[in-house]
Amino acid sequence: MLERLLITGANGSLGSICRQRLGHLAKTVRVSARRDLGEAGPNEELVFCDLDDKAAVEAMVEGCDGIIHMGGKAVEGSWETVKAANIEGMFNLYEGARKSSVRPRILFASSHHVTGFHRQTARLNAETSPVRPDGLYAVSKVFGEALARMYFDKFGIETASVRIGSCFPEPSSHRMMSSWLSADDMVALAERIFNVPRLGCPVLYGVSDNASTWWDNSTAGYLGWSPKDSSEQFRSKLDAEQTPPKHDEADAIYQGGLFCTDVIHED
Ligand code: 15L
Repeated sequence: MLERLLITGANGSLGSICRQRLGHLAKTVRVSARRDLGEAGPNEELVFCDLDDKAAVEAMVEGCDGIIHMGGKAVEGSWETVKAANIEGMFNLYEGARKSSVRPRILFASSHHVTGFHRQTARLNAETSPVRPDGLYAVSKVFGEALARMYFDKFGIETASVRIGSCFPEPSSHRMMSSWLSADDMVALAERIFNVPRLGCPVLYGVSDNASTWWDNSTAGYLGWSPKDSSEQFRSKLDAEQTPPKHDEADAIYQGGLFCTDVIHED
């Protein structure tokens, strides 16, 4: 059991699930966001923090032997926003980890958009397939994965970079039939990441056991994570509600779907 687990972005959709369902991993859970954390639970500490505030992030990380890093910009944004939250924020978090009196194990919420420009006809392995980021947000996640790797190779800080697919109650597009990740499968993956004796620094896709799949997680098999849910349960409902994208539309061509056609945002 961990002494103190930090969950960043704890007021976001995935961070909230972690807060609700992973408290048993640690004696104390430090939940963090910029605002809106509600009341502290019995074993919780609340920390309000901007990820680009280096001193505050380092203080937040101190004493945590586990970190679930869900914080930061989770969709495309302007360079200024992405840089502050996902570039500077990641650096600050890992500097905090390096300087901390305890060495944390980290789950980094990366994104499948790091390979978003690969075609939906490709089958990828996160350790061996080249990145093809589909926007600035995706580029920041490539940076995050590289940073995690460097802090492992140089300082022994273990991280699982999880390229999360589409973690929603149900797929809201035909593309998400392949990228869908259930909350139950995400929670089970986090449990494995913090319970496995030796984590190392794997990169894997966070995706359920969907019938249609683009991703091969065999190189992370030692984690012992077997997703149980499948998006097939939603197919008839989705087909009744939506027409699938046409074969020449981005949502039918690229794994990153419409993220691939997004413009460069300016503040
Ligand atoms: C992501 O990376 C986003 O955080 C999420 O909101 C979804 O858009 C997801 O990708 C997706 O591609 O479905």
